This record gives sequence, structure tokens and C-alpha cells, in this order.
Amino acid sequence: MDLRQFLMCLSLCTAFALSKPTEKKDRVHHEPQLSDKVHDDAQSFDYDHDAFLGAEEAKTFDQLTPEESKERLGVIVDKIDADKDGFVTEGELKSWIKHAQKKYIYDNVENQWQEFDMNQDGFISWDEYRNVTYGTYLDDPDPDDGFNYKQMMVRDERRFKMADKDGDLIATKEEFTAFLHPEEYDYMKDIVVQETMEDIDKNADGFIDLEEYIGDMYSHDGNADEPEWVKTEREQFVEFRDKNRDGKMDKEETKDWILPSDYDHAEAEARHLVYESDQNKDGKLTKEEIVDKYDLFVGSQATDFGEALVRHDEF
Ligand SMILES: *[C@@H]1O[C@H](CO)[C@@H](O)[C@H](O)[C@H]1NC(C)=O
Ligand SMILES: [Ca+2]
Repeated sequence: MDLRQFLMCLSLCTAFALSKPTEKKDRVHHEPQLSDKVHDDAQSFDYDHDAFLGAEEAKTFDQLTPEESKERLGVIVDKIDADKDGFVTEGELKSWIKHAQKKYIYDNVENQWQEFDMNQDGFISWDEYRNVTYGTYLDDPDPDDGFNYKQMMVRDERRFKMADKDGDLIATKEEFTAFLHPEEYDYMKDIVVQETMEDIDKNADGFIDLEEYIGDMYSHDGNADEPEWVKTEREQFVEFRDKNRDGKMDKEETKDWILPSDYDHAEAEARHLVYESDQNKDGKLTKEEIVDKYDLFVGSQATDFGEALVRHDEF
């Protein structure tokens, strides 16, 4: 999928999200992420699958029969058990999840690289990126699909320049990775915060106030009462987000929200997976305990089919 398709999808998905106002939109997706799915095990284990396998690999498991899934999961368990003592600890699981995340990012950059490095010199210049991504728009600067490509391009260029450490407007693989996955790099954190603020700060005063904060996650459904989670978010804003209690979030407060320094997603997910599958409660997992819960860890054709039925019910 190239960026144009991705953008199309993004705008479609946004429209879709807006049509379902009671569902929470997850803004905190800029953090070093394990998945772009919302983590709600009552709905599906998609987030866990992405975290455990990496998003690409998770898709392959969705094609397997339960038996094939279990077998491949068993092979993975042997790899996770680094000290080969027959048990998977929370620490081993955390390392594995971090590894899956790194691999996903590496593969994702590799997959896109060929498309953008047009002259195949091992670098991607801003010109190459711009031509590939916005070539159609540049040829016809007034497209009638209503999407603001100009604004996207300006934003991409600013991010590209930030990722491009030596300022030659030519990205090495490392710099291009920082461009595509800025949340993974300390030196990109400011731009991640800036882009997020621009998205949410509708009146462009440089701050996120309570209504903008709520408006980004929830759109009012006529006269319907606000769902409970929206009320909770309002309290969160007042109690925790707006630390200096001036009624709005500034840059620092926004950064603490979307890129909290004291929260490790891989660790939290490892703890969650152990908690959910440790049948004898000895704090570590056997291969049997993991494979028993294969639907939580990896899923399969069957679980995906089940989800499709659930999704169908919602419409
Ligand atoms: C980008 O497109 C322009 C206009 O078609 C062309 O002049 C330029 O050489 C292209 N740059 C690269 C790096 O392909
Ligand atoms: Ca190149």
C-alpha cells in the first residue's frame, strides 16, 4: 500500500469513526506503538496479536487453521524461552515483544524503500519522496476529491527535514525510518507532539482545551447522553492532563499525554499476557499454557471468522 492509498484509507476510516460516535477513538497511537488497534479484549485480541507477532506477521496467522496456528506458536515459544529452562517469564516475553516491534518497523521500511528510492542509489531524497507521494497532485494541483494534499505535503516536508539530521534533504535508511516512525526516535518527539497538537487544536491558539480534547475522541450524537467513558476522559483531563490547571494543555502537557516517559508498552503487554494465560499462577508460562491460549497470542482463521461475525452483528 503506498502513501496515497494509505491516506485514502485514513480519510475513509476517519469518516467511519465519525459515523460511530459512541466508540472511542484512540489518539495515543503516537507512542512507540505495538499496534494501531484499540486494546479491548472484550472485542477482539487483535491488539495482542499485533504486539506478539508484529502487525504483518499477525495477518498471516489469521489465514491459518487453529492446528497450524498452535504448531507455529509452539515453535515461537521455544525461541522466546531464551535460557531454555522450559518456562517463559514476563521478562522473556517483554524482550520478544520488543523484538517483534523492531522487526515490524524494519520490514515496514524495507517494503517501502524500493518504491521511493527511484534512482536506486541507496538514499531517498525529499524530491524522490515528494514525486512518488504527491506526483499526481503536483501534476493536477486542484484535485476534486477534496483532500488537502498541499497541507499534507508541507507537513511531510517539515517532518522529513527534522528526520534528516545533516540537512542535505537526502535520507539515509536510518533517517527515513525516523521519518516514517518518528515515535521511535527521541529527536523526533517534538515534531510528533507538534503534529498531534495541530490535529486537535481546532481554534489554532497553540493549546488543547477540554472541548478540543474531547472533540478529538468523540463527536456528539444529537441529544444523546455522553457515554460514561467520555465523562471519565473529562475527569482525566482536569485531574491529570492539565497539570497546571489553567484549563488547557500546552506542549509539555501534551507530550506527557501522548509520549509518557514512565510507561513501557511492551512490559505492560507482557504482564497482561502472563496474567491471562498463567493457569497455575506460578508467575511464568509453560508452552502448554501458551498454546492453550493460542487465540489470545496469535489467533487463526477460526478466531478471525468469529470476529467477522461479531463485526457483522454491529451493523
Ligand atoms: C521530480 O519531478 C520533477 C518534475 O517532473 C522532475 O523535474 C524531477 O527531476 C523529479 N525529481 C526526481 C528526484 O525524480
Ligand atoms: Ca535515491
